[in-house]
Amino acid sequence: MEKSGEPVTDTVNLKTAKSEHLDRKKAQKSSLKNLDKELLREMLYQMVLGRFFEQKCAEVYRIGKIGGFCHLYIGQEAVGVGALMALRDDDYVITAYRDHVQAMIKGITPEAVMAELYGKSGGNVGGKGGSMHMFSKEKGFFGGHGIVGGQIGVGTGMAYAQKYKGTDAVTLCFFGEAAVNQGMFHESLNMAQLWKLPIIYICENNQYGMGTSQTRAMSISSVAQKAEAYGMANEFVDGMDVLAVREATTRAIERARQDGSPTLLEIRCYRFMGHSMSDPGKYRTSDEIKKNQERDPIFLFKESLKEAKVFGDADFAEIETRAKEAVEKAVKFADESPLPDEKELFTGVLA
Ligand SMILES: Cc1ncc(C[n+]2csc(CCOP(=O)(O)OP(=O)(O)O)c2C)c(N)n1
Repeated sequence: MEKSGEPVTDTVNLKTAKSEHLDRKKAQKSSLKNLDKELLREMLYQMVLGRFFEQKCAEVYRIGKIGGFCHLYIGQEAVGVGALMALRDDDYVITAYRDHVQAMIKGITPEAVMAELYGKSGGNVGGKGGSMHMFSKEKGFFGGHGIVGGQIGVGTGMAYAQKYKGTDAVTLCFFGEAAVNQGMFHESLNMAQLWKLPIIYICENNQYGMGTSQTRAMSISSVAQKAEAYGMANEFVDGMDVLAVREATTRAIERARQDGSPTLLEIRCYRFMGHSMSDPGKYRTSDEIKKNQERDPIFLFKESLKEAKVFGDADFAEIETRAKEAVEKAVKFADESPLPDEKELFTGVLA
């Protein structure tokens, strides 16, 4: 039985943790051997691009080029890359408002994402959505949603449509752990399991819903366990380990394609920045943040690639240069993109 207020991480048994760590090292090695080198290069590139892109967002936000709410993904890159890069192009994705990096991994260009953040016409929804509402029907990226948990119902409907049309495509539906306390989560899981819908629910458990830690808001510490109530397959995954995320997502995708079975993945991670750009972050100690940053997902992936002699320093430098150039190109595009025309005020409006 969990004691309320007990920190989630303190329940780890050190002896088990050590042997699990060694097992994971072994699994990582074989996983690195099995994956194509160019795929690994692209995975690292997308993680680095995501990090640099978000750092640039913070910079241009502070000088007023981006307005409104802006939630950054720094620290969570392994979740987006590990999960989304296990998909096919015809699969669907839906997520919450921390959506810039996931939109890029699903194929929306950095230029279109940055211009959207600037509210410019070159944005992926013409500058009318902004940070929280990235969207592209062509790329199968269905938002970008601001109502906590709202996308879980919409995502379940998307998976229903995939099954109804007789495709073997799947939906990845992302949300934070705070969304799990909403009724929508429970209603959706029940329906998905009952109707065998091809959906993978991904709870990105970064351990905080705004300034509230999970331990203060949830009666049990395991999100994955909640799937048991619906007889649904579930897994707990280390969200700082991009290969572990890829492997768990791949298993869930196979299950969904084969017989339409849904899965709940709880992917434990940590956001290195505040909840949004306006969060002073007084609810976490710097020690806690530092401890989590020691397991920076980009650093960990680079270390394992280096250890397995897949890539060396020259490869890392090339990837970083390419990612920096892509971000600069995106900023230039957003700077030069015109504001939306006034007549756009009357398009896409339902009255
Ligand atoms: C229905 C609803 N209630 C409250 C809010 C205000 N709110 C915005 S973000 C947030 C925290 C969500 O945390 P989590 O789901 O864990 O995602 P994270 O921000 O950590 O990625 C809250 C309560 C909202 N947007 N929608």
